[in-house]
Amino acid sequence: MTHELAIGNRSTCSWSLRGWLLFEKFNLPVKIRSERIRSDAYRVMMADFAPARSVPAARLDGVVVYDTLALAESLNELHPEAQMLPAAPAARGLARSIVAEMHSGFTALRNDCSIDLLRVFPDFEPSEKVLDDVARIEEIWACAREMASGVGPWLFGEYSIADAFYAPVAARIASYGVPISENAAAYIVAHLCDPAFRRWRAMAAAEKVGQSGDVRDVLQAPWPTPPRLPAAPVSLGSSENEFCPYSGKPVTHFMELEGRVFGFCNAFCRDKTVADPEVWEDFQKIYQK
Ligand SMILES: N[C@@H](CCC(=O)N[C@@H](CS)C(=O)NCC(=O)O)C(=O)O
Repeated sequence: MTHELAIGNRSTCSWSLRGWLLFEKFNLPVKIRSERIRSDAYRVMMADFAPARSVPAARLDGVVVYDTLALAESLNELHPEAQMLPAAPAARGLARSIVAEMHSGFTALRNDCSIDLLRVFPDFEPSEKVLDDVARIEEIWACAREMASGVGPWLFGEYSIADAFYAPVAARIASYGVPISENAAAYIVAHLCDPAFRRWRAMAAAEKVGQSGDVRDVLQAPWPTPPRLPAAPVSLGSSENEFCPYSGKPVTHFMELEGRVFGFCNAFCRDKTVADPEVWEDFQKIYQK
């Protein structure tokens, strides 16, 4: 059965990002429902996930589960084949512990460095409490890396639930420029370069721009990510492709990239592709042809 996931604003809801990564990184089938927090449409969506009052909220095989910790444990139980936690008992114990520590802690970092995936804050001066939080984060990341198996860049080698929980933490440290060790910086870069994280951020940009305007305007901040391909929205066009690479519907919205014009069936799909053309597999299939 396909699961359902309700999420909020992509640029500012770190919990929604965690919930979404749990599905996206482990290839778990899911239908996403996304609304702006506190809008009328959000209230209607949430009524469907009662008694949940926060996002992410999910329906897993027909059962409502909310709160990222409950979601992670439920998905791990339903999908043992996805290997969402490290196999070795000691590493698995530490993974669960640091997930719980993140879920209930690091309040100074969370309060002082509100997440906004579309902005950077070069003049931010961290308080002692923020520096303490970051020192503790570095300590537990280093413990995890000591237990890591395999060659992956993630906390325990392969991507695990723990990485989904620390992805927004990595984004906060990067966008606020909090000083950090070389090893921790390498782990942060792994998140920022991760195609799934980049897809989320591209959707955050598309969501922010809405149905009109230019998605490139919301991407002007020098976010510390790899340079993106120079795509641009174009208002009218006759595209190489007749049908949207995502939905298969006839194209209505256009994008130019390296002198070629591609079409999509709505502004959101066009804009998320303009924001980061490289990370969309279905688009890449027509682009690479
Ligand atoms: N402990 C929850 C926290 C979730 C949370 O606070 N979500 C925020 C959005 S990022 C929310 O739903 N806020 C609802 C509101 O402000 O009305 C979890 O782990 O999922």
